[in-house]
Amino acid sequence: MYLKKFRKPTVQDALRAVREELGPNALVLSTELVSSTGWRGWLGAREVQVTAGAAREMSESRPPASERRRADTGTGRDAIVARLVAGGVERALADEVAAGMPPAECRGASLASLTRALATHLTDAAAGHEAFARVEVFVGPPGVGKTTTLAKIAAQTRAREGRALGMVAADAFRAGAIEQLRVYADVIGSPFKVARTTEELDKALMSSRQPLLVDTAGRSPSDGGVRELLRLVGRRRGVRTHLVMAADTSAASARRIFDTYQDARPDRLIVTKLDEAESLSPLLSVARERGLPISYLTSGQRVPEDLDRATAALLADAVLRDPLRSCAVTA
Ligand SMILES: Nc1nc2c(ncn2[C@@H]2O[C@H](COP(=O)(O)OP(=O)(O)OP(=O)(O)O)[C@@H](O)[C@H]2O)c(=O)[nH]1
Ligand SMILES: [Mg+2]
Repeated sequence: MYLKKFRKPTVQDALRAVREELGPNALVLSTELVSSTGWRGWLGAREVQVTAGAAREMSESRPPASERRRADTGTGRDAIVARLVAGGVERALADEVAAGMPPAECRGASLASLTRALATHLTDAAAGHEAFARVEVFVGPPGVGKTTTLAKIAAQTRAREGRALGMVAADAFRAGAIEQLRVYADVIGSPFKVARTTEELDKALMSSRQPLLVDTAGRSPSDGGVRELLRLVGRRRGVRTHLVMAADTSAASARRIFDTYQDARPDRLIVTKLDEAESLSPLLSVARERGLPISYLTSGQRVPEDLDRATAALLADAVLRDPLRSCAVTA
């Protein structure tokens, strides 16, 4: 295959250049935003880089019609794989999805049918709708959206089911963090407790009759107090622990964060700030690699609107919705 990179100010310009040089059957293999060259790059300007491939250079003579038909059948699946890989999907998963699609559907597949096909392979990655555990704990790095997500869950549950889940601030050090959760609890009408020590937390976990949502401080687990707290929640029965991470976390950082929080024995992953991320793919790959189903997706600051239970369909949509990454060259 003949491969070439095209750099242009917009994705439309880059795709036009691909079509002009490599023809309508060219495959887009990757699309990324890169720093512009020269002084514009130094000033922070970015441009689109598309890597595209074609079966042959366009200067070669057109093959006979029978050969073209054979090539078209082959490139139907190849095009699906290329579109998925361009969306950041791992090659093995992209191959699986393409192999599962009927040949007739492969040629010129719409984004909607590609998303549906991808979703059928992501059922294990989504926790779907599940009943609340007795205690739901939220852990994760600073500022990823733990407190806001917890408030969204409590507020949606109050609005939909009319019941108020309990809230616990297990954050011994930051007065601001406790106040933030207290305000949410007041507005939502949730019973609220502060647990400043692991003993207080243990007591709160034992005594509550309704499901409890436990917020923790976004501090390093290498901090002694945090480590003890994570071990305590990791050991308890009836506790479901959600590790919270922002959607734009790179695969390398995600692996490091998973390792850092392993004492808390996370059962679920919550992916926040989808609205700010270029792609969910790196984090989704690591979640699948670690076998941690995704429980919730958040895509904005509004409480309670910007929260969804993760489903396979929503995950597939989050992977393929970015127009920069889901584009294919069509004639
Ligand atoms: N754009 C966007 N912002 C979000 C989202 N979720 C939370 N935020 C914002 O992220 C910031 C941090 O949110 P918090 O909920 O305080 O984060 P946290 O993890 O509890 O922070 P610490 O307790 O300091 O570790 C706030 O400004 C939130 O409004 C989201 O889905 N999208
Ligand atoms: Mg917080």
